Amino acid sequence: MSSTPTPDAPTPDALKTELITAIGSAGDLAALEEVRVAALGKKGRVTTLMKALGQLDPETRKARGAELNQVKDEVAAALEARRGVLQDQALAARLAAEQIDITLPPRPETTGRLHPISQTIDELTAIFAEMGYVVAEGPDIEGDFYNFTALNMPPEHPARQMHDTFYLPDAPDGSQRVLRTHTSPVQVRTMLSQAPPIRIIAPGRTYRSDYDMTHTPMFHQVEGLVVDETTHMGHLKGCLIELCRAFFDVDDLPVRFRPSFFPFTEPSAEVDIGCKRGGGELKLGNYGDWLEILGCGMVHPKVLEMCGVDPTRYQGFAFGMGIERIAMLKYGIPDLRTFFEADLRWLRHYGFVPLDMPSMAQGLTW
Ligand code: 2NM
Repeated sequence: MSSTPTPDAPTPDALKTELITAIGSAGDLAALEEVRVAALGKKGRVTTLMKALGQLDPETRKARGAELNQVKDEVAAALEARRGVLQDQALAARLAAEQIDITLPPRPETTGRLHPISQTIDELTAIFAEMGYVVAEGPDIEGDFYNFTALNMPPEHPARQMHDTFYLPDAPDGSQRVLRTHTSPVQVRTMLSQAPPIRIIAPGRTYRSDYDMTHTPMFHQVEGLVVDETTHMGHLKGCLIELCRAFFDVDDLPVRFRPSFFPFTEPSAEVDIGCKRGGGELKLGNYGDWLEILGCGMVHPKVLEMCGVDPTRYQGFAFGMGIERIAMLKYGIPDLRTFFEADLRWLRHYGFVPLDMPSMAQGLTW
């Protein structure tokens, strides 16, 4: 027995055709949802027809119920298929609209600035890269061995007291941990893990418990290390003279080496550059006065040995300098503590345009 159509209730088959046509012409996900609600929602056309089944005689109800169930299933399947198509279209449209051309040049209106510490590290990296050095890094939290013992400062060595070390709770194995007081442990780790020739610089954060006009508990260093079979003090001098002249951009800048002492180098020296002082001003050049800017020396044979390098076959030189200090000198920044105040007005004044990476070919600063 077939169902009896009425004017406002099309046959299930006609209803199905109508709904599937509507689904096919839904232009977006919102329109499709409207079609779904109008068909299968609580007051939807299919739902209403199903609710009306109860008023039919059992036999008619069974046949019509089966028909309506099939309509419902097919409409649901068509909705699902159409939803997939529309979702794909929406994603494709969004991807097209939000496309980024990664070949475009950087935006010149960029307002962020690089901190002078970052800029100075980038400059030093460019100078040393030209000379064949690579950048090495290590952890800020160090073991006592790497920060002190391997550098010829055994426990109770007086030089340890001069470092104002921040001590941390012991490691699980009971060994002493510290915040590194210099970046030398990076050199130690490098010597222990790779064979010469070695030519590295180690820029990074260092920590000492000291705070006044000229000291902050966190500051930055760049240290360097060269180890090879024939490395000698002439190489050290040539390299550091070149560094000073390139960094301060003064071709004939006087550079002098003064005997000094460090536990980890022998002989040791401090390096001064020519300057003049007066009226609160400081000018670099050949003016007779001197300013100390870095420490250096030939790596102590005991240090080489503790770092797994044969001191009868290899020699090395090393050096270290404070970044804040040379950045203040080069860029005329008068107060050390302002480096760490995170003051945006200061950063806009003393900061550098990003992406203009320093290189020896383009000049260190733009
Ligand atoms: C300095 C001065 C002189 C130095 C020595 C070493 C190592 F690991 F090779 F022994 N690293 N850095 C060194 C030598 C550092 O800073 C003022």
